[in-house]
Amino acid sequence: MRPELDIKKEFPILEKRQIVYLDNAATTQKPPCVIEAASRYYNENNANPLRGLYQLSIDATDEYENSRQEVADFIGAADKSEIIFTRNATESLNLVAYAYARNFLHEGDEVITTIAEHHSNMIPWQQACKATGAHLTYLYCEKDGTMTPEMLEKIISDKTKIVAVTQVSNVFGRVNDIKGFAEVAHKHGAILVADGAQSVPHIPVNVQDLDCDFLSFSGHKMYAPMGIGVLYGKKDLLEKMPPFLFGGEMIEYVTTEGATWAELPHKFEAGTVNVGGAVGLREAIHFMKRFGWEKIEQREEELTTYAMEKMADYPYVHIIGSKDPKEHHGIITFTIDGVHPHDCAAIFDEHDVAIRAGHHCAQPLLKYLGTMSTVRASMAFYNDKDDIDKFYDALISIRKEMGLDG
Ligand code: C6P
Repeated sequence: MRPELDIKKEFPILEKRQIVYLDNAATTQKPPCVIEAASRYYNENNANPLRGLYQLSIDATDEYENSRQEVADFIGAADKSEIIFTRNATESLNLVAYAYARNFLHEGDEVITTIAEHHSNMIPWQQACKATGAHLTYLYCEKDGTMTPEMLEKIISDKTKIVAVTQVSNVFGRVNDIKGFAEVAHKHGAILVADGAQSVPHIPVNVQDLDCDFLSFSGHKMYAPMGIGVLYGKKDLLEKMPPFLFGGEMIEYVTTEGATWAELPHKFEAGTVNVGGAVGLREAIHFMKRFGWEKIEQREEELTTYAMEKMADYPYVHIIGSKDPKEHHGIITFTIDGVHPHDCAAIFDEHDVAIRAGHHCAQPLLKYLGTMSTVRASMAFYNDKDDIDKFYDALISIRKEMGLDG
């Protein structure tokens, strides 16, 4: 039997920089196997894919297309042509907002998004509504982050054409019932766009089971290189959408008067693509599979519980969202009485603990929660209890270092 792996050892940067890294919701660290897979591609198979008629280019194409198949299998897509490679979740959501929303929304239609969204799942809809004359409505979650399909049912109407909801908020960490939201949306003739940026790295996601119409996520939040992201879309929707970007590789035939478009998924992948990133993402998926969802979820839940139990003993800290660690998925957003989050971040940094402070690209949500800025610790399955102890020691030193009691 394979010996138990010491997961932290798979991330030499943590040892080299002597850092407790708790900013995984922003981006995860990359294991050497991922970096080496991308590097091996460049050393052994690099050429411009999809257009060459020589063996090296064919090999590059195979690397790229095998990565697409791996992603399709990972999220349970029916067909690999439903997987569009983008730069990141933001670009994926913009692709839907440009190519779908701006073409199929009309004046008087409605888009529903939620107050709990990252700006990337909010601003593209604001802009699409401005461009088309559609109306943007917000679903307001409870103050602890609870958002249910029943709440959507109360505000949706037959004018609603798009419902855009995050599967896991980057502030609350709670999992939303995307399957339930999709059911309500479909009942009213709307499509459901799910933002999977914070879910796909932490919980098993199956797009056919969820029945979402689109799902966006970023490779860099799941151990892959930066610069590779994914848009999943149902084939019939992708087929009826015009391209998002125009140029090389996305065409079938071009004349001086116009052009016709390539088949899916290439219609949406204009220009030279990021094969190294796609290969890195494929390896990152292999890496996650080596541990398996059971271990990943169990470890992240154990660490969240351990951290929240410790924090509960410290009276100056206020955690945003549910009191139940099971509803945080590694994300703990909080404030400390009397200390600005940016000062907290600076003191954490003096203790070699990397956390995030600010509005987390969710300004409307923070305003709704009555704050401008918070501190956020976010875990991945390579963190351990030692990290949490160091985080907690730094946390309880903050008020003292700021000259306050406690
Ligand atoms: N959230 C965070 O620290 P990009 O930047 O395109 O890879 O991901 C955008 C995005 C979309 N949706 C959610 C729910 C997200 O959390 C993010 C990225 C980072 O919380 C950077 S602000």
